[in-house]
Amino acid sequence: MNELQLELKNQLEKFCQQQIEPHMEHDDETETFRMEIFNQLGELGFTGMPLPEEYGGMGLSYEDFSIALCEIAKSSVAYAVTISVSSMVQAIINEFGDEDQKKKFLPALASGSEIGAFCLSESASGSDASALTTTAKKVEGGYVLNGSKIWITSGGIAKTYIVMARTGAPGPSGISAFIVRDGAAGFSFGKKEKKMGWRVSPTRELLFHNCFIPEENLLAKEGEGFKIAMAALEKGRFTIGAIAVGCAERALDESVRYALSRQQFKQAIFDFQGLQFMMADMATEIECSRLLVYQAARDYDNHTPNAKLACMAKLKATDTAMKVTTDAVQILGGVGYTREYPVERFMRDAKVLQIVEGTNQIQRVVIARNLKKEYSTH
Ligand code: COS
Repeated sequence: MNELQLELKNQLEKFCQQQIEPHMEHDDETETFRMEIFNQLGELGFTGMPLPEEYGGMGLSYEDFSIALCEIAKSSVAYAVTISVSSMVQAIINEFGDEDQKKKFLPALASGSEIGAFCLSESASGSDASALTTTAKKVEGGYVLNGSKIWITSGGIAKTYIVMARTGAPGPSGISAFIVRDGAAGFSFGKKEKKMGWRVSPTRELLFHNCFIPEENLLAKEGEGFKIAMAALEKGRFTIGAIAVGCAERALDESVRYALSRQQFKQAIFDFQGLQFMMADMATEIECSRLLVYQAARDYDNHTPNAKLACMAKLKATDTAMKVTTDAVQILGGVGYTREYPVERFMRDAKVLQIVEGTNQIQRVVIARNLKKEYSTH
């Protein structure tokens, strides 16, 4: 880690200890998202890290961003995910938006005064994203949206939504991307999901009923929406990996501390080799995941994006988070299963990391497709 990264990490560690950690048990129980925590993270610059400074961002690298997400996730996977998705929305607007769109929507997102949401999934199109059926019909001066979206992270608390909708023929080439603001007539929220984990981060259904979107809110051109979504997900995938590393690290930390202090059979349970091997494996898998995440991030920073590696980072890190958090509960035993210790929360939060931003089965599909392509061209 360079000096700046160490400073970011230390600053976040302090912030999380003082501002996030004290609320987590209560907020997880009551499903409370605190906008003031998000705002404060924004004041420190953490809600717009990779965005260029001219639009209010910090202009930092994806590697720096991954380190920050990992640190926040050690206290709260939910706030880390909120930042990750909101940053993905900023990246989309920055990469595919025109100057007016950038000036209009980016500063509030980067400063953390507003949250962004990414809206692709529908009830009948999850992994098969290009089968989506929400329509955007061209009318004078804009488009009219009809349909619904599900599983939308930050649904209800976000102000800016990137919505993928069909403007043309079936399949990926008929999809366009729109910027939709909270409060648009015909745009409302459906049910809030009751979830196993990520309970602090609201997940909602979005409903569009003859919702008019002005022409200037179309991103890029008609028919580019699927490529925009896929390109954004590539970055989103390794940032989810970074969050998974933080989640797993916290679980290991809790495990080692507990194992060193818990006495059974007149010795610390850490001294039993069966547990030592478990913790050694946990630590090794976490380091493998971290290296993959950092490498995938650096590839984006160096303008040599590698979709295969981004998927590998997401796959490895999130499977590791699930395994490590489950083992942490095992090491803590009975108390690990209770809410007295945070490991059961991290285990619940880890599960959906294997599902969001492309299930780990979809990551394998993309990895295998890339392998096939590489071998067919050699
Ligand atoms: N960047 C840019 N363009 C991309 C791309 C990427 N990473 N991935 C695919 N595309 C383009 C392809 O090049 C293709 O364009 P052309 O027809 O011009 O060649 C087009 O998009 C369609 O691609 P593809 O044929 O691979 O689409 P599929 O329908 O087979 O879908 C998967 C591919 C399965 C990988 C995709 O649907 C997917 O990622 N599904 C999971 C969705 C997801 O992650 N949902 C979570 C939402 S957020 S919680």
